[in-house]
Amino acid sequence: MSDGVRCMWMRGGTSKGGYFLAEDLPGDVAARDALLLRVMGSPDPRQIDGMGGADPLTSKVAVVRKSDRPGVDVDYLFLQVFVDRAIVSDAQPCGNILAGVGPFAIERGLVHGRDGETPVTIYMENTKEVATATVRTPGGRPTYEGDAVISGVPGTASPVPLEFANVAGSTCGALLPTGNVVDVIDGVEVTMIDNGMPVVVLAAEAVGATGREAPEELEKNEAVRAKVEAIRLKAGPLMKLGDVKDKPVPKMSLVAASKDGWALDTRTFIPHRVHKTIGVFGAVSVATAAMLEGSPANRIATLAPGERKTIAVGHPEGETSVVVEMRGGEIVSSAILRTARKLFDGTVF
Ligand code: NQM
Repeated sequence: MSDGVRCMWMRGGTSKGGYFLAEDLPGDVAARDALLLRVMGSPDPRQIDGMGGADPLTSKVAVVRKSDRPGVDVDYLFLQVFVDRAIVSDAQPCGNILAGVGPFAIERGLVHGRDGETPVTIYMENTKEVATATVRTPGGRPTYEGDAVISGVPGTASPVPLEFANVAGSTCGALLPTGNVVDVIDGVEVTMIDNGMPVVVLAAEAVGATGREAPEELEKNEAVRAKVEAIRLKAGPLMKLGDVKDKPVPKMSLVAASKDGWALDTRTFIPHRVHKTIGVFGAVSVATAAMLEGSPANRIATLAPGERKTIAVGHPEGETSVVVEMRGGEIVSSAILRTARKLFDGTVF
């Protein structure tokens, strides 16, 4: 520890965190977690003694190794380092941090960069599913400059399209873990769904919100927070997640009709702070809920016809467009555009 650990800090989508090669971290999980808490400065609401940004979105870790799975380039384990509690959790995936895994793998020589574009296949250890990230690599090296824009990140950057063949039920065992499109918890209609991320989707107005609040406003609203957390704690076991008191899932997405021309609007508890935008798999799961006839999200969403839909999921900073293809009630694929940027490469202590 006193000699430090090799690490790259990257922005992945609308999140930011430390990217490590698995071989550079202790093999023992308790020792690894103790190190990562120290690196981030947790537990402390300000994370003043570490690299974390005092927000769950900037207290994230990717652990990457070369894969020995057929057809897969690298294995990626996502770890959420809690800000104000001494918890490091692998209970959720992260599609934003995923956006940095392809460039990181090429930078570290785990994947050979081609001249032009390099597809990187990534096994997501948290959900045991595979994603394909396409990285721009002029001369075989990742570039971070480009003209892609994502809401929640200023300026433009090189695009990193992410594609998922099948992430339905990847944490809960089924797209709809209760078998129902709608369940009622505490008198509120909810859709418990997992298309890459366990999410409870409910109408904002059902818990006394509008779905158009600023994240800080919602975080200060004790009445809404209490209702949302009470529903979440009951939803956890129903979604086959067990007791979720100390888990970062399920996320709670409050939905409302959009006034900005998006398919629908969202405000998402992740699960106690409110997301500044929305997570990648969070958006894929909400968009999928919106496609299910009779769900609270479907009732308020504006959707184009067809089996393959581009759904603009509104959030506090704009929208995140997700492509979801569904045939005969089955999800065929989903995709999303992200960007990533290398911020720092060195040794962390
Ligand atoms: O849903 C935040 C994020 C995420 C997760 C969270 C994510 C995803 O924005 O795939 O990306 O929901 O905790 O990084």
